[in-house]
This record gives sequence, structure tokens and C-alpha cells, in this order.
Amino acid sequence: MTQRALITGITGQDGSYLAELLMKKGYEVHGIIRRASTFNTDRIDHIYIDSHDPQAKLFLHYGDLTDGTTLRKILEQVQPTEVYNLGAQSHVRVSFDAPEYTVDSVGMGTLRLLEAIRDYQQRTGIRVKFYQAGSSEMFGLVQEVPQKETTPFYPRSPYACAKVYGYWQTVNYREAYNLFACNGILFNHESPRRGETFVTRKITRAVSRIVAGKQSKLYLGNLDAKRDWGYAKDYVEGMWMMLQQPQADDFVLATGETHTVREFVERAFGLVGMPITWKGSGEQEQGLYKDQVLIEIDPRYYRPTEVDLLLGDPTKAKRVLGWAPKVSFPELVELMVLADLEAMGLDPDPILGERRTLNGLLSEDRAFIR
Ligand code: NDP
Ligand code: GDR
Repeated sequence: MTQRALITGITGQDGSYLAELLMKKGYEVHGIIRRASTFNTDRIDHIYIDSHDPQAKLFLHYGDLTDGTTLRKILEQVQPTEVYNLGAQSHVRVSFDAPEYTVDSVGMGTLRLLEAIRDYQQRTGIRVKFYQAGSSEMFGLVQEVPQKETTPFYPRSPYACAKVYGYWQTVNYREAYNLFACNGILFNHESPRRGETFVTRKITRAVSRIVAGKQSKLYLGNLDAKRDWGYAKDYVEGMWMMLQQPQADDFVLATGETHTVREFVERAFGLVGMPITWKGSGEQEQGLYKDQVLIEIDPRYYRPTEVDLLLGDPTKAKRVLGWAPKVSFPELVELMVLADLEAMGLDPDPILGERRTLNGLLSEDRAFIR
């Protein structure tokens, strides 16, 4: 039987990697996209072929997690064996600016999808496996380090509160209706396809723009926040693995290492041999270091409540799924810097020179770089 997957959020970072992975495994992949006034399918254009072509394995449907009727229609039409719920207003800082919409898409969106699946499964008797994109943001204010599946949640943003709601709805649908529903609790994962306003990509993109002379400074917020950063491609494999288990369960995916934003900055600029001068917000008015400052703190990027420290313990995923992250922190930073230099039309070889440690990791990401 053909395996058929339905992905919400297919145009996002993870959705695009997951679609690639599933297509390689022989799945027919269906994705829900939102209508926008400009094209928003950049991350999947390289794997899409016209649906009239008999070779087509990727199909797109207009829909939105805020529109339950359409979700039901798409489910009936596609008849998936697996559903991956990756769609979300996923920016934590933005969730403070747009809390209602964030909670509607992230929290209620998950419930709408679960309810549509429950109804579909009960009427047709066809089993549908469900993956919910939970987040390390649910741990929020530090209760325990490292954080694992049993660590209590203490969400610190509208986004994180909504993810906690989605998490518990997923658990409840599993227990109440015997739905095969899994929560991934994924720590930060990045890539050359990361949205430009998330801090890692903002930094690596700035590196390439500064090298190219198109930008002179980088404005950032909290440099002391610590994150457990992995490579997105490794993490989507973990999502798939969860749905191949005999029983539905919840899993943390993380590297087990944590680094500050400052360390990420130092490593990224270090790769291109650029010395960093910092300026804190207090020095702003004094006009100190005016022409030498590379990194400047702009309090606009602070969050009303911050998550100071995320460090995950992926022991359960390693033991049960056989999952392990393959890309280290230095490799991840280099991968992203390299990709952004190339995207800027620069040849990375003379720029990175001997500082380069990576070999061949970029090949699949290159398909996306234009
Ligand atoms: P992105 O922000 O890159 O992608 C989000 C996707 O959701 C996009 O395809 C976007 O569509 C879509 N989307 C946004 N709003 C809606 C809506 N109302 N209805 C349907 N689709 C919508 O996120 P990532 O790929 O990084 O993350 C994937 C999921 O995993 C998200 O749920 C995120 O919260 C979660 N997560 C991510 C982590 C990470 O480190 N990346 C860690 C833990 C969890 P469009 O392109 O049209 O905007
Ligand atoms: P995060 O990712 O909030 O962890 O959520 P983000 O990259 O936005 O922030 C990480 C940390 O960096 C600090 N920071 C800045 N952040 C941004 N975006 N821009 C800045 O200029 C800046 N300066 C410092 C932040 O304060 C924060 O501490 C991501 C998202 O993908 C979520 O959807 C996902 O659930 C979590 O990761 C796990």
C-alpha cells in the first residue's frame, strides 16, 4: 500500500526537509499551504513537479490551521496514513505581539486537526498516525537541567502556552480515542533554510552580508540566552521514526549541548576572520565606538519573559528510536555560514580557508540555495 503523508507547515524549514525525506522513502506527500499575495513555496520549489505529471509525488492543497472545515475536506480527499502537524506561527517574540492569532493557529489549530482525524478514523475505520510538533519552549522557566520527557512545563510566551495546550490535547486524544498520536519535544534546530528572523540565521546571514559590504552592523537582543541547537535535517528523521514505533509515545530530540547566543556570534564571525566589537544598550547614547561596532544590542529584541537555558536529554529517543543527532554545533554554524556566503554569490573557499572543517554536508541544502 502506498504510504501517504499529509504535512501542515510544508513551506517551513522542517516541512521542506520532511517532505524530501518522505519522498525519498517512497511516500506520496501532500502539503497544506496558505494562500499569500506573493509566492511562499521557496523551500519546496526544487522538489515540486506539476501534479499532472505521472511522476508527481508531491501535492499541495490550500488550507489553514485556523479553518477547520478545510482541514476536514483535505483529510477526506488525501486519506493520509500519517499526518505531521508542523504548521504554526512559530516565532516566540512575535507571539507576544500577536498572541490571539498565535494561540489560534498553534493551540486551537492542533485541536482542529486532532478532531478532524478522530472523526475521520471513527467513520472510516482507517488508521491515521499523528505527529505533533511540540517544543522545548514548553519547559520555559528552568525547573530541571537537562530537560527530559518528565520535566514539568512552565511556558513563558503565548507561543509556548499554546504548544503546551497542543501537547496535552495530543496526549488526551491518544488516551481517550486510542489515536496513534505522538508529541515530539524538539529543541532548537537550524539550517540554511531557517527563517531569517530567528537568531542563528539572522547571524549567519549578517556575516555574509557584512563580508559582501551590504551591511555594516548587526543588532541583536539577549546574548546570554542558552540554546541546545541541532541540525533540522536530523530532527525531521526523528519525527518519522516516532511514527514507525509499535506504540505512540512522546520524545525529546536534542543534542545534549548548550551554547549562548554570544558563542554562536563569535563562532560565525570567527569563521570569516572578522574581529567583533560589541556595544551594550547603555553605551548607545554616548556614541562610543561609533564606527567600529559590529554587534549592537537593541532592547527591541528582548522578550517580556525570556527562556534563559535550554539543554535537552535525548536518552529516551536514543534508546527507543535509535535516533542520534549527526551534526555538531561547530559543523552547524559552518554549514549555515557557508550556505549564506554562497547565497550571497561569494566563493566560500578563499574566505573560510583553513578554518573550514566541513566536507560535503551542504550537498542537499545546495538544491535550495539560489
Ligand atoms: P517555520 O516557521 O519555518 O514554518 C512554519 C510553517 O507553518 C510554514 O509553512 C507556515 O506557512 C505554516 N503556517 C503558519 N501559520 C499557519 C496557519 N495558520 N495554518 C497553516 N500553516 C501555517 O517553522 P519550523 O519549520 O522551524 O518549525 C516547524 C514546527 O515545529 C512549528 O510548529 C514550530 O513551532 C515547531 N518547532 C520548531 C522548532 C525549531 O527549532 N525549528 C523546535 C520545536 C518546535 P507560511 O510559509 O505560509 O508562513
Ligand atoms: P527561540 O528561537 O525563541 O528559541 O524559538 P530564536 O532564534 O528566535 O531565539 C533564540 C534566542 O536568541 C535570543 N536573541 C534573539 N532572537 C531573535 N529572534 N532575534 C534576535 O535579534 C535575538 N537576539 C537574541 C532570543 O531572545 C532567544 O533567547 C525557536 C523557534 O523555532 C520556536 O518555534 C521553537 O519552538 C523553539 O526555537 C524551540
